[in-house]
Amino acid sequence: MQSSFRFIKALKRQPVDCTPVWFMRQAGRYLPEYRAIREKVGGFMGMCKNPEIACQITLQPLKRFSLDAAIIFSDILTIPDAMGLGLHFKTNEGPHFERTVRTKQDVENLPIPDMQSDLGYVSEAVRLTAHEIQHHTPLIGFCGSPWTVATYMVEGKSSKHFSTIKNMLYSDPKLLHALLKKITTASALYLEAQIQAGANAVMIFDSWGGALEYNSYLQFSLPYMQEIVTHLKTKPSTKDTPIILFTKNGGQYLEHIAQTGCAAIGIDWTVDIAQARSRVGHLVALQGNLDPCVLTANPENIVREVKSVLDRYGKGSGHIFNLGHGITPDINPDNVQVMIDTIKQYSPSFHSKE
Ligand code: 1CP
Repeated sequence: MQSSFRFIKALKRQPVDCTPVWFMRQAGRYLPEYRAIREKVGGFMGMCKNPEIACQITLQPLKRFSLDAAIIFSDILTIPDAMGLGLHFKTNEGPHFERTVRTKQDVENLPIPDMQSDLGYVSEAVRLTAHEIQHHTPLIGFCGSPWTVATYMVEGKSSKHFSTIKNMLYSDPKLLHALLKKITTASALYLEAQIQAGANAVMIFDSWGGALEYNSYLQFSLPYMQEIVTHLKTKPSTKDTPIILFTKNGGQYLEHIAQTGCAAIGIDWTVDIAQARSRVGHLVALQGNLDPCVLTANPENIVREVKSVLDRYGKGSGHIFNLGHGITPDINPDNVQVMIDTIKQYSPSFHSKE
């Protein structure tokens, strides 16, 4: 069953009838039904930690739209939360940690969470959701890249300039490597657990890799994602599960990312998908890359921009349509419908000759 999904076929660059589509943050605040559940349940982490609720929210966008994949409702910060840093989400404020990780002692004190007792709620949500949808839609599991997760652990919250963690990078690189190593070990076990619970593909979100200086990306972000990929590729139970790597603003590293053994690279809208395809399309599939702000435009303009992404990728498989980053809360779901209808109507002509 798993291999017949359009999404999985495209990840493997096998022929499909139509370009598959899903989008980042598809279960989120732009949906009134999400806001209603959020109002009722309260805290964001409370929703993530309740597998029935997390399953229900994961399914919300599938009920509205004809999507080719679901992504488990959770967050990249579940790992530092399970390491005991005290995570809170205040409404409209983003994440806050009670404790930060800045010294050798802080890093040494961090436990590797137990995937059953500390993070079993994520596996349980994956299990419930996979059970619900396994006959019609594949499920994506995910984690953050070690670098991206580390930015929150060191800064204690979202950041613009990443000055505290970059200070660590330049003044005590060994300490940062020790932290990244711990997050990597936890993340590899975490994705393994999600795959064992039923995830059909996994994605690593490197949202802030693009904030690194060129050589620093190659030392502090990519090698740790590589380690997670290698871990999954060498285990019999996970080796065939496609892995998607997404470095926001990572266009200059596509050749490097393609060498990791991932099945697909997520790209944002700053990259020309035609050029990306000619650079790495012989090695990996590409996922992206509509600017989410296009969805603020009127329907004719949305249709034009969606067609433009499909035109630029061109004929053949290996493209998963997505946004270049998460959908924002201001988007009208009707505009998402326009995007999806356009893909369903316009993309078959790119595949009919296969
Ligand atoms: O207030 C609310 O209701 C919470 C908003 C929200 C949602 C819907 C947050 C808080 N996280 C999520 C879900 C989420 N997060 C998913 C679910 C699956 C889906 O895509 O539908 C995923 C994959 C994530 C991943 C995530 N969390 C990333 C990587 C992707 C990205 O957007 O760059 C990051 C950086 C986070 C951290 C995070 N979680 C939430 C916030 C507000 C933030 C901070 C973002 C920032 O620092 O700018």
